[in-house]
Amino acid sequence: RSQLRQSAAERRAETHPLTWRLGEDGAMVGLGEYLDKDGYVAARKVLNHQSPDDVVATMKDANVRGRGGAGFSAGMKWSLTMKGQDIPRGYLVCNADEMEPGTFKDRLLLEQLPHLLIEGMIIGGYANHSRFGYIFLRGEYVEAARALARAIDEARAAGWLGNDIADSGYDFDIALHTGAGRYICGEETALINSLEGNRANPRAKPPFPGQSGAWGKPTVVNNVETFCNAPAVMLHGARWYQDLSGELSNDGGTKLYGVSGKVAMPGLWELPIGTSGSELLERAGGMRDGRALKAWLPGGGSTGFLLPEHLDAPLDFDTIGELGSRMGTGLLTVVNEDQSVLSLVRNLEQFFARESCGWCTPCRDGLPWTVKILQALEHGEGERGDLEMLDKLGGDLGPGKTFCAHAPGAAMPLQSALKYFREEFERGVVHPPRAAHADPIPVGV
Ligand code: L3W
Repeated sequence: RSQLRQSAAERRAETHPLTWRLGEDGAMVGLGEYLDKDGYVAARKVLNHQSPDDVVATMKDANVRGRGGAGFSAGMKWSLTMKGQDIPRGYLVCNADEMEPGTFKDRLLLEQLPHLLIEGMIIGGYANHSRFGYIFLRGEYVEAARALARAIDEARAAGWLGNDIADSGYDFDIALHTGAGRYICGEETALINSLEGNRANPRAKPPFPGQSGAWGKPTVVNNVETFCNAPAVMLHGARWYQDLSGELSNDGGTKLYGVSGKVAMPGLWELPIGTSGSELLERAGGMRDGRALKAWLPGGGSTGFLLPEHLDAPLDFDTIGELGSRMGTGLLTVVNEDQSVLSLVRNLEQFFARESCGWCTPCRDGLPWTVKILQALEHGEGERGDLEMLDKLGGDLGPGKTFCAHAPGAAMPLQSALKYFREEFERGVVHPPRAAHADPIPVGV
């Protein structure tokens, strides 16, 4: 029986590289259990038998794309710090500031598998010639902070952090830094400013952090899930990782997908990248109370709404991008026929307005203006020209107008809702128009 269990675990390790070590009780997997389940085997192999260049090449070949939402190649990012600088080269930062609306994937990894993250960071640190890493953790994640603090202590006591890790001559340590609850700290350059003790305003890019990041040093910033992929990639190879998604997607590996909103059983599953929305909806037990699906967000509040007809598309970075949205974090928010998309968008824009750092004008002023118009429409007090103004504001918040992706992210649900559910917004306009306020606010004032 124990042999059977063993081989089932081995099979799961091959198909669920992120989650196969999870226990059934939802408790943190401590160092002993992690080691029993092949923990730190990948790090040992890498540190003793591979060069940093080999590691970067494998990450590139595996096509591990950043799991924070943007999908930038992790191998490419890691190769940036390789160019002609001193050793040690700078810092490694794990972006654990999970605050995207509807997103709760990193939380699972942080609370239950902190050693997997530490192992991924050791591999990342080694590949990038870095001797020090930070985990920037969302302040509200107190359970994750406890788990990480314990795991860092355990790893240090067992020689997996500190000097001469696994007798390889490589030194690497990690510090845990908790944020104070601002969404903008998840933007990598704002995060770096915050880490340095400065106000969390994003910096202009370029230079990208890989060129000049924390304290002016090359800095690699990756999402929790991205680092957590590295051990299995190093253990089983790029080809195996690519094959995990098979025909479903050109992107390699699995993804922690999730569903929340008006479904029967909200949840989180590790599945091959490229799994469709319909498959996820089925796993979530279908729509709650038999209500019909009206719309869905594919990966957080900063992605664009999609329709039921898009459900069969593979959920990967390129395909969802081609549909005019973004995969983002890959956690679906499901909206039913009874819900008002207008109200949902107002709620999201209120969040984005509150979380703007205020550095760029379109974001600082455009978002509260958007909220004001949406609130008026919601209360049936909109004015003629409001929809055109929302169109214009959506454009002004879009890519290339601001320092960072905050405003363009906020524009996505707004613009897609105006495209697919325009009549909901139109219904909020007062008829006939009130004479004194009938004209739209002049542009540029
Ligand atoms: C070197 C180049 N590096 C780009 C790097 C860049 C960054 C990464 C992506 O995030 C996402 C959005 C939302 N040389 C480079 C380069 N890089 N070009 O690649 O960069 P970018 O600019 O595409 O996006 P970004 O601004 O880093 C935007 C998501 O973030 N988001 C919220 C996410 C929230 C969570 C969470 O709560 N867990 O992840 C908000 O907008 O999906 O796609 O590292 O340096 N030429």
